[in-house]
Amino acid sequence: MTSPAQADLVIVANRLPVDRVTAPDGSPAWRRSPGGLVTALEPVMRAEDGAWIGWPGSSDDDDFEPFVEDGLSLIPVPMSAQEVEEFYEGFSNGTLWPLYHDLVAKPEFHREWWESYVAVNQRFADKAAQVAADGATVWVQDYQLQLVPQMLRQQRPDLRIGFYLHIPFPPAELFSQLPWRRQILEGLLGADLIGFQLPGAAANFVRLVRSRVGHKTHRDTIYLPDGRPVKATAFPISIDTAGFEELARSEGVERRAKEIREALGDPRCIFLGVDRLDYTKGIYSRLRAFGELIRDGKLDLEDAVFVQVATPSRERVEQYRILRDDIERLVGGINGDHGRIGRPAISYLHTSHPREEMAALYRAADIMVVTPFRDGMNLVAKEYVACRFDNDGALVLSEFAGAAAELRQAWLVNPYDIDGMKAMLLEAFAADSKERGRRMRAMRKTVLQHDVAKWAEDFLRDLEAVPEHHDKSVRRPRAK
Ligand code: GDG
Repeated sequence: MTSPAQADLVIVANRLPVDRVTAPDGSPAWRRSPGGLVTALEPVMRAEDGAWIGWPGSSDDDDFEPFVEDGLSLIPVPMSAQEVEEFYEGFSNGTLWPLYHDLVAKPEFHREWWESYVAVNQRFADKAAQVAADGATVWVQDYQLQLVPQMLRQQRPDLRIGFYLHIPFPPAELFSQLPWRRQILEGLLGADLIGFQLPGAAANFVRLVRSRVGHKTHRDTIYLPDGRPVKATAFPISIDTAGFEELARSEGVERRAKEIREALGDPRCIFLGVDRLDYTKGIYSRLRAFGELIRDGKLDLEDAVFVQVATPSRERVEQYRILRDDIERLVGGINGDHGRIGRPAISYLHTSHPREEMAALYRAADIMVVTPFRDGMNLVAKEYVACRFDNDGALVLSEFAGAAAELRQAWLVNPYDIDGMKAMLLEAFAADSKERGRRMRAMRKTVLQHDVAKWAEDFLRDLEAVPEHHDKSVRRPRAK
């Protein structure tokens, strides 16, 4: 294992890929945390034997020594309770998250949140500067850390710095609302390569840099005044497709999928939703559409049930608490009006599950319903496809998920159009196995060819290929 002080590949992400938990005997322990980022990056980390810098997820822990967990070299960055509130819940999730997701909720702008964002980004950059070996590659992840590339480059001009944005990058009209828009753009420009989920997001960024910062641009390259090029390109993220398929094929998962179907009363059709409980995911509208189909007699409870897994997320942010209440009231109403003893219309689970259980749910589900109002990619859609080695099952997918650009054979819906969504749910319900197979085979081909290993390989290869700064003296080894 490479010692953290000389890692050649350093991942910098808001969270470590583990959570601090208390074991039943009261001792502290670590547990793998769910979420798109962890799922996507873990295989890369293992393959490259790198170090991962991130916040361990609790503010009252005073043990911040680097450690190795399950073969991963992890370097914790501390955060005070006030910083969790202002940097994480505040600026990251109360300002940037809604602003970058089409204003699905109203972003709040507070100067003290911004100050906290700057301070925490500086701490991450300082840590990366300590850990990276001479000439190392540092790959900074996501919207919480957009200032890190520039802060890091100021201290360590010898590094190759990449940045990847997992969420959408908004059009200029929306981004321009941000009082600190210029600082964010300049922060990102510290990188050699900035990756986005879709070409449209990369184009939004290049256009903004040209108009707001005034740098010269040509196609996907920005030229800084000192001649250093910065590339902004799309790298659609993916999943460990083979790993998911293998899990789905295992005897345990197969048995569990059968159990799930039986527990639901062996209906003809199981609809499934799996999301973090987030207002961007369109959970409320999709359940409403399903509830109306039952109410209108278009679907019968003997034929169709809905399973919604809503993983707890950002529970201290008010908008998330309100959303949870709204969804739970809706589910209660639909089940109260239409459910029968032992047969609720919607089985709603506000809990986190092991990967095996997720695979079993994907195997058990006839129709996977993924209807975000805006989503960078959406890995759940790809995971469902990966698990359907039988070439069966239907995917209903929002056209506003990044995944829709690749999974063109899904039943595509506009999640703002409830009637349209109802019609598409019925269409998927009525599709025969030939039609389902035709679509699923095409989607599986895409997901098998473009997995997360390829995503990381493409990004890291392009990062190495960005031409060096014309002034070679800048990429000198760090003074010892
Ligand atoms: C962000 C962007 C982008 C969920 N619940 C459990 C669980 N999960 C796993 C899923 C999936 C991941 O979490 C969720 O990924 P998504 O892509 O669907 O959504 P976000 O969390 O919003 O991710 C998104 C992604 O970053 C990657 O770039 O696609 O657009 O918003 O892998 O399976 N996993 C387990 N138990 C759960 O209860 N084990």
